[in-house]
Amino acid sequence: MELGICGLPQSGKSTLFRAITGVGSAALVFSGARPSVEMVTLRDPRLERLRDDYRPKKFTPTQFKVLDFPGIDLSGSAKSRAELVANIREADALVVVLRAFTFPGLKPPDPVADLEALRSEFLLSDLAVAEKRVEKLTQQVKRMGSKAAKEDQRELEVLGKALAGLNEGRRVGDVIDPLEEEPLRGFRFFTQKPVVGVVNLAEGEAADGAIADRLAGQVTRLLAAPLKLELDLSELDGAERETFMKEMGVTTLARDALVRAAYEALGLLSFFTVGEDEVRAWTVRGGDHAVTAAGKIHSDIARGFIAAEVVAYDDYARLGGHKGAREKGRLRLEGRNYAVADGDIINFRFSV
Ligand SMILES: Nc1nc2c(ncn2[C@@H]2O[C@H](COP(=O)(O)OP(=O)(O)OP(=O)(O)O)[C@@H](O)[C@H]2O)c(=O)[nH]1
Ligand SMILES: [Mg+2]
Repeated sequence: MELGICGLPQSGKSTLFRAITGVGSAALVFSGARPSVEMVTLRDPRLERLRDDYRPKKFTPTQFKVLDFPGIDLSGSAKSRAELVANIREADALVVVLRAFTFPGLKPPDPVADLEALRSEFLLSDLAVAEKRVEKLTQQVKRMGSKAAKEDQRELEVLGKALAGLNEGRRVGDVIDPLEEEPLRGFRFFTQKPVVGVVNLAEGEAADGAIADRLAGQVTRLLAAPLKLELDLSELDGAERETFMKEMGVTTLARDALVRAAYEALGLLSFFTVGEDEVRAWTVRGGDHAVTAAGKIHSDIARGFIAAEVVAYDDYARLGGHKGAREKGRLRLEGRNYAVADGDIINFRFSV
């Protein structure tokens, strides 16, 4: 999965990128419309506890790619933005950074108007993509008449519906049912992507409730944090950071919440495997079955699937590990169609 950080120029995107990935400013080199790319770790206190219990040779938390894009300058021509917007389109989920701090040389902050402007930029881009393809497909299907490929007809039908929605200013994600979206996969429509909005606050200022309410309705998840302070804090070491956080009255770092929000907005969840060799987190989609989870580890495990031994992390933690969970009957044996839950600790039984 790839998370794309985007927004208007000078909103604090690179500041956020550095805070969540830990890269220094020297590492940020932009060339044209290309982003900086780094891996980010999904911190999970549950997995850390499992690591402390098992002391494995190898520890593998969830990691994914984060892309820091240059700012989208809406005052320029649409053509000059086209390449940048096309690149952002490749991301699976977006983090839109919205400036709420005042800064010399920049207009007074207006996160509501900025989000509105960005959303319409994305919608218009989807509209252009859909229009172009519908035009081409329509000609093709007409030319072929009754011999037109079934897939083309189907695509045209679904795409036509998406286009009609876009023309009314509606999101593709709101007009197309997930069950029929298959023919649209390749287009990577902006208006089907989950969006995490981040309001970049001035230091020492709380989020404005009325503004937050208006923004929250427009995004999948909304967070607010003073990103510059976040970055400064993330660059301190453990003890120093704690002292400083106490002084500043900050209790948690937004960076961990943000990475998690993006992961959850994508409908993803983690299950864990444990042992002396490795303690590891794996990612599946909400609703995925045990056999799909097994396949993430190795296709052989899915093919030779016998059963999944499952302990929910909460039971593991509450009852004193696997031993306690087993004694209390909380170690379950599940079949291939079991829907994996976030935090499941799983041992797969299989034979090949
Ligand atoms: N006061 C204040 N300044 C901030 C905050 N976040 C970022 N800045 C400043 O705003 C400027 C731009 O920050 P960046 O993170 O580089 O912004 P950006 O969105 O990556 O900018 P572009 O990539 O040029 O579009 C820098 O001078 C930051 O120090 C904040 O929370 N408060
Ligand atoms: Mg930047």
